[in-house]
Amino acid sequence: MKNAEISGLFSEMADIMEILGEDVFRINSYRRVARVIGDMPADVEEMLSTGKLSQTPGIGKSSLAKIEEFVKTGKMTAHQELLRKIPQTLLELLKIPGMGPKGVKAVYERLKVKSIAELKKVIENGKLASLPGFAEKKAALIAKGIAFLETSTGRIRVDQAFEAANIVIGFFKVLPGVRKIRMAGSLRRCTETIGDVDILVEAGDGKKVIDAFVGADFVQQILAAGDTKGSAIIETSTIPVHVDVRVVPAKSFGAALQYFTGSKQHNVQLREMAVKAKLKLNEYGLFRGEQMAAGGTEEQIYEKLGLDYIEPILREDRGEIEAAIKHKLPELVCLRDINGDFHMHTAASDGACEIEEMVEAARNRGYKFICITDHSASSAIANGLSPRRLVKHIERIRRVASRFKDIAVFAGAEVDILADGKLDYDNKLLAELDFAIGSIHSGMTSPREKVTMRTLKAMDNPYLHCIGHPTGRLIGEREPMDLDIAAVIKHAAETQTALEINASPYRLDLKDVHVKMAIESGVKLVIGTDSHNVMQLAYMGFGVAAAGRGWATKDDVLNTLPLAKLKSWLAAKRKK
Ligand code: DGT
Ligand code: CA
Ligand code: CA
Ligand code: ZN
Repeated sequence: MKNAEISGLFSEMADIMEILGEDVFRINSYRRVARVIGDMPADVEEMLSTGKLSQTPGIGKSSLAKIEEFVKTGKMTAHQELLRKIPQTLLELLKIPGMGPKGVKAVYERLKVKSIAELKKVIENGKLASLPGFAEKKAALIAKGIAFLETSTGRIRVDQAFEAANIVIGFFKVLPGVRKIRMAGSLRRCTETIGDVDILVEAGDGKKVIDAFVGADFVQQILAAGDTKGSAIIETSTIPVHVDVRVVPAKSFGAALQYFTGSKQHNVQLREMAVKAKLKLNEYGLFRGEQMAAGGTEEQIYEKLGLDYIEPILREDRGEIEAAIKHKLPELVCLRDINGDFHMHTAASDGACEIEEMVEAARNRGYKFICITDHSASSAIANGLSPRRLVKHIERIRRVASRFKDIAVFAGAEVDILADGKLDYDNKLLAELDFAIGSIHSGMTSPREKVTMRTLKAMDNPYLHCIGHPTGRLIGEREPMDLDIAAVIKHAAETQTALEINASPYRLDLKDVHVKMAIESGVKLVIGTDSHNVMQLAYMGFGVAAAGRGWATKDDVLNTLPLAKLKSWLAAKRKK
């Protein structure tokens, strides 16, 4: 179907004409054509050939001729002529959330801005904010819109997605008529990046809920608003986020939640199973003929398909369905199992808080232990500790630790793995520590052999307990090192070195599929939040989800050990 393409051409023509300040009447009629064709369920080409298109309200003679030209030749002369009247780069500006044709016209005419790069300049030098209609707040909004566009893949970090979801959920919680609210999509599955946020609402009057949603003050741009579905770009503290809201009735809520949680591949497998059992599965329910077999809850759906309930974080078509048939799904590690955190920084290196503050915050989370792991000397930009400073720091940690009876505070360090694979502190000093993480923070673009050799060699040091953020990736910012992950896992098993799941939403490193490989080789995992302030201790949830996505059970994760057992593991590691 060419509907979307043709609709797009008309709306682009309307945009260009608006930027050029052309006739409002024609602009509106083009917008109308775009909308009519975009919403049309039938194939526009077929409508044209049967003559029905000429009778469709909103499609005038001249529009009809343009559509006919496009269908026949693949070109639309009017569109091409309009394109020639403006700099090509101007159209990019329209993609910025918060920037419409009027805004583009204003910055083009009055500030000579022709591209995103030029727009960024006038935001920085304050010229945009001095333009009528572009007060400080609006300029800031557009800056966020640009940041949104520039997040390389258009996908956002999971913490950003959760913030957006919580804004919308908070709104629905107090909206009359809303009975149930759930996250769905990739956010519910806790994938490492999120395309858009999906929220499901149970309510009687869908239109009322959608109208309220798109009218909310956090909405920056409405993308669609129907009777049961609304899409909008909403404002958060970092970037604009695309949120889809769907309203469903109680009897289909479970089916819709299952369907819109995905993943698509998981759903395809489930649907095939249903077909084989002479059933039909869709977002309204599980049906045998006309009869509904399940739909109210997800549990019913999995049960009627002959499957054990599959946790959302496992729904990736990675063997979970076979395991559910055979009752062999793992009992996943969960946040309640976590007794402590292995990775955090204090003001001694590049953290924002004092040791005491970190301990208090961890205690409030109900932890039984934490490891203070500041940077070592060669991480100079992170204010890494020289051997002499580390000695003092260890003393300070021990003093603080002695004041807390109900939580153990271990003196640790995040020690740089140097270019030759040696550690940044000598073994005598490492022996003073309760816990040592080895991390690569430099030379990450070196060839595969080099970065792999450094990691393997570090594991040969008996004083090292764990490899921190093993691949070094920064989501959306830096590619992982070209590490031979299979070799690293094999050697971790041989040396009984733990591998970290760095829970920071910027890292999530190891990632889910590598977690699964590690577990299958019998490697133990350490979840560390890499907190640089007390708030970030909450990243633990992301780390636990990454572990679960890699099928980790309680036994695979050292954070779940009772204190006595953890102490013996830490000591035993050094005797190997
Ligand atoms: P994202 O937003 O790219 O991070 O990933 P998802 O998984 O949230 O994808 P999204 O938002 O496009 O759709 C939400 C869920 O809806 C998806 O996980 C499964 C379901 N879904 C969407 N389109 C289809 C489809 O064509 N077939 C099936 N079986 N399910 C679909
Ligand atoms: Ca989504
Ligand atoms: Ca979506
Ligand atoms: Zn680090």
